[in-house]
Amino acid sequence: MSDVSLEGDDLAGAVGAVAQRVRGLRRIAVVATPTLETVVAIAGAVEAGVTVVTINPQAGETERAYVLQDSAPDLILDQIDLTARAALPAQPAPAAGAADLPGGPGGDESPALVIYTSGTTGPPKGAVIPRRAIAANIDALADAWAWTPEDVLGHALPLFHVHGLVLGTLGPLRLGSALHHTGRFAPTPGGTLYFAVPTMWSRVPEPAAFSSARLLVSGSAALPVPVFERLVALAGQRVAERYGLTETLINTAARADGERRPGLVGAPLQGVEVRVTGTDEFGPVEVRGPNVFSGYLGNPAATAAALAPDGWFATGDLGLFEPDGQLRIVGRQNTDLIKSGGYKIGAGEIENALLAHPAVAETAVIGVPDDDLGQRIVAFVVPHETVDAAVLVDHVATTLAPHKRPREVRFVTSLPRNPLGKVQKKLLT
Ligand code: MLC
Ligand code: AMP
Repeated sequence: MSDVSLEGDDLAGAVGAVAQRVRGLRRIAVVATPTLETVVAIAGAVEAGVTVVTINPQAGETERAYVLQDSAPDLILDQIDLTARAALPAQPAPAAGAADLPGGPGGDESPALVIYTSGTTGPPKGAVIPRRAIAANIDALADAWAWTPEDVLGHALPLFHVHGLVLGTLGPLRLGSALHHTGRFAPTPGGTLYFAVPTMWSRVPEPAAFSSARLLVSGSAALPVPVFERLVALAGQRVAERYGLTETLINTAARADGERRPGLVGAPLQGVEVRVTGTDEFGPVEVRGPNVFSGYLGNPAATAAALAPDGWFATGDLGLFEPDGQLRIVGRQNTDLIKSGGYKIGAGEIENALLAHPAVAETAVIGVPDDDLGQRIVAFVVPHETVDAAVLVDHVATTLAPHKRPREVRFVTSLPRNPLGKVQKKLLT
């Protein structure tokens, strides 16, 4: 990443110029490279009240085409040149007409972002995040983490997902603190606050370099206890975990002024209700509050399946409350959702991509525990013909996205099936 920065009136000017250009449009797509251009483009659209659909800059043809067809933006911002603000290069948008966004045309319920997130089967769904959710969530996080304009936030997160975009970009813009996007995750001069996924925390080569920070935060996947302990031992820092989803933003967080215990993701944020249902020791986690999304773009059936009319959203996670009121996440209801490097990846989406390759007759994809990534994607493949594993890995990386590629392909002669023909993934090892 190039070493560029903007602040004060210059930043406001660049954002204002984008706002002026996009005002009046309904929805734009931004190819969210980890650059200042992306920050300015998204902030400009937010200022103008235009909905932003984020696109992974590494998305392959199939994934990118799907997202554009499903969201039907009026304009695609692939890159904007901050030095030539007058002209925003635009690609013609696809003609398809997507169903309207949930949420009204204006005000706090109006949709700010559409972020695509994987389901267990089929293509990803566009989660519609209203302005109200973003504002409420950032303010609740400011309360939990005592986040002020004096903070200098450091992170290296991708800008097309909630963690890097809502918390890591709109957070500093709303609260007035500095943001240093470090490209690769590393300490930054004057850094007081850091956000990262567990894989980034686990890879930190010299934890002592973070010892002067005020608060280290981990989220998007479970932080392994040994990683927490290593940062205590070598940086003198107890990492604050927080728990969220694309659909709900952040639900619970360990507080800056509270106890931070390994394996616990904190108590519900201000204004957020979290409940564990069922009668067992742990059960399904549900969430209600101003942080919850409006629904999936053009997909009322999927919305109704997850979001009850009384506002409770079923997260799909399993958890329990500790006696001190902090939540512990113990797993997921559906193992076809894989968390790898903090990215959520649906097994069905990978299976469909692999089945589209002529050498693949049958396939089943699972997530297996991995010290670095939390889980890694493993594809079991019954081939039609001889094919290199690397060819199939590249096929997924280039049609979907690199982070969705299997890290391992195991060729087998058949898949274990029950008498009804359903693949029994539990028997795959
Ligand atoms: C490797 N590469 C390939 C490839 N093999 N590219 C194409 N084809 C192939 N076959 C490239 C990659 O593009 C990448 O390039 C480089 O090799 C390394 O790839 P990788 O191994 O996939 O990356 P890795 O180093 O493992 O990434 C780890 C990581 C990443 C932690 C940096 O997983 C990450 O950024 N995670 C963040 C996910 C996140 O933000 N989740 C939040 C979701 S919101 P290059 O050039 O890029 O290096 C959410 C809600 C909440 O969950 O609670 O927050
Ligand atoms: P996504 O759909 O990418 O937003 O991912 C949301 C999922 O990430 C949640 O449903 C959880 O399974 C997981 N997750 C996020 N934060 C945490 C955390 N701190 N601990 C455990 N799991 C988490």
